[in-house]
Amino acid sequence: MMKLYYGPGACSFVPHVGLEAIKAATGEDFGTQALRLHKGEQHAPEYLALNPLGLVPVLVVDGKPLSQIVAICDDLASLPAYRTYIERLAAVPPVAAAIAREGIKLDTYQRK
Ligand SMILES: N[C@@H](CCC(=O)N[C@@H](CS)C(=O)NCC(=O)O)C(=O)O
Repeated sequence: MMKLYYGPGACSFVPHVGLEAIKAATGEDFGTQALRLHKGEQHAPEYLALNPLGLVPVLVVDGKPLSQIVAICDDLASLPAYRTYIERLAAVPPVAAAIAREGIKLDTYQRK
């Protein structure tokens, strides 16, 4: 299972939304680990072993850490599960699709 290391309120929300979208479309779950950036948890040795830059996000896929939002989103976009999500969105009217995306984003914030 993929695992996302993120900071609440940080730019890591971008791949987080992508993972929620995949989950909503396919049921494929993912793990999460929140880091309290204001407490410096991104500088803990265990986290620096995943990302020596000490920045979120990191997505661990098949045991390998992937950093950089663009790289993570590229990886997610290549998954068949993400294509399923996009195909389902394409099948509904644009406004409904926008509302679905909005819902996914709100869910992400309310749950974490
Ligand atoms: N270029 C990086 C930027 C990541 C980044 O700036 N993350 C910030 C949060 S938005 C961070 O981890 N800050 C913690 C720190 O500076 O100690 C990416 O695309 O992932």
